[in-house]
Amino acid sequence: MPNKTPYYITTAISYPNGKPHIGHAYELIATDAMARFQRLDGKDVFFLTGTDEHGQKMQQTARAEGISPEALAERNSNEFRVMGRLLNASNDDFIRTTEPRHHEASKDIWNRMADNGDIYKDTYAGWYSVRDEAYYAENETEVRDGVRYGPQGSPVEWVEESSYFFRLSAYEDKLLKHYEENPDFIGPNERRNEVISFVKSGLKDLSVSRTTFDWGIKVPNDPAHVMYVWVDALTNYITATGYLDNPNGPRAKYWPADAHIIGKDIIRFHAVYWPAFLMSAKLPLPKRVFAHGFVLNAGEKMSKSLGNVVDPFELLEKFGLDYVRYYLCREISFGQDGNCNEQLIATRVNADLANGIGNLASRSLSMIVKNCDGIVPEPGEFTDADRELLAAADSLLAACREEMDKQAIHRALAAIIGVVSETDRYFAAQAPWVLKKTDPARMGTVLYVAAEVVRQVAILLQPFMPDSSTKLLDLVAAPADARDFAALGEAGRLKPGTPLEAPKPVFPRYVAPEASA
Ligand code: ME8
Repeated sequence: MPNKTPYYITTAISYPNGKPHIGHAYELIATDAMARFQRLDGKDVFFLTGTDEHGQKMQQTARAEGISPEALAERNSNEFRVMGRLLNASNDDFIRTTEPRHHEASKDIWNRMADNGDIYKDTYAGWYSVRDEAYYAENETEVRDGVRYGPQGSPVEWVEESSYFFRLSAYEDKLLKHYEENPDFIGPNERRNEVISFVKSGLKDLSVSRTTFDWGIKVPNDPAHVMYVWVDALTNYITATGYLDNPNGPRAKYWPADAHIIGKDIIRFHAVYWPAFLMSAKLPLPKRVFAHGFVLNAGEKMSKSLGNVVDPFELLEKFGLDYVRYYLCREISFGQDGNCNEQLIATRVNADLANGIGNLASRSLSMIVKNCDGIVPEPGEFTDADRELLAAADSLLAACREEMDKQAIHRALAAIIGVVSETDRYFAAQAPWVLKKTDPARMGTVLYVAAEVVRQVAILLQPFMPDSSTKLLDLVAAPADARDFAALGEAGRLKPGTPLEAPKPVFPRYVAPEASA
């Protein structure tokens, strides 16, 4: 067996200052689908998620709750782990920035930047948003009703303290050159343009330590300072690979990461600060940073005061995991904002899953069970219509790979569902229930072709709906060792003579509880 190609993908690490919300669930599900896709496609995948536990926001929230930041981090980090399990996330590690391995790695990165002459001590005076854990230039802020806000709409406060600085200004040209030479470094394009114009507008040196609170990683040789939380947070991605410790260690092959999947609000940290830190530390840069959009409710930002917050745990209770996974991956264009509420989920899953693939599988497979002695029929000679449909199914892998390479998960799913619709039209046109009487051999061929499409669609849906796809693959009796992408296309065609059981419904129609009462 040739060595598999390593593939390293990460989510952002979440602030455990509260419980996980739908945005966190969205990011984890989408990234999980990408990780699973690469695994099924034969890559050696390392998928990381975790929690970002230091900083002023954590300290302030803990104080307001009357508990220590450690206790707050511990409690909510566990909530994130629980959410991961409920979402069937296949992450290979879960990193917490309070772990010793991460303290070590952060100090290491700091020392490398300092050794390169990029860290110096001075005084910071400027605007800071605790909610964003971000410094803003005055011209990025605006005053409304006597309160000054940053560009993301969170209040900023004046901060003046002794601080270490990172010589970010020295990286302006190097960053622009990197974006130019690596057009895929930042996606989608809107974000790439936004980052380039931010860098072109001029980079100031970045304050990278704080002295007015102490919940963070101490600066080497100066314990009065804790590192600015983003220095430590971004380092998590390399901590987990052990690369700094030992570039030949068992996980070191995963660095540099293939993709950091994050939300659009934190693109600046990932596409400006992070590559600059790595350049300074003389470390390889991640290959791609992709920013997804925000999950909204009916076009509005979710907020407690508006009463329109969609709770991921409630959605799971109502719809079951795979309907939620499918909806989020299919309905929202990955990279754009999108809506999520119960009505929308119900409409989408009923159309695509209950009436779509679920119905196709149950109609075609139950006809086989009833009319073909319960075994996959031997197909006769294929007609043009059969060949066209099989070719459409066989070409899905290439199409999906192309979309997944661009993180266009919604388009990969659209392509798969497109072939399901094509199969529905084929089924209606071929009318195997009529052939049953007129030409049973031809009926067998039609059912064979339909079942073969079901098999391939089920293999390709696994990254998005792992449990339901397994059930579909069970229905077509796909062998356990022929469920990855190597089994797609002609290589894995359904074997005539394979016994099938009467299909159980995999995608029941969703009926809202009120409507069914
Ligand atoms: O930003 N819709 O943590 P976080 C979609 N700790 N995505 C959303 C969202 C929404 N409504 N709200 C938040 C942090 N997100 C830092 C990251 S990484 C080194 C440090 C996304 O808990 C957000 O964009 O505020 C981010 O990618 C992730 O959830 C965690 O957000």
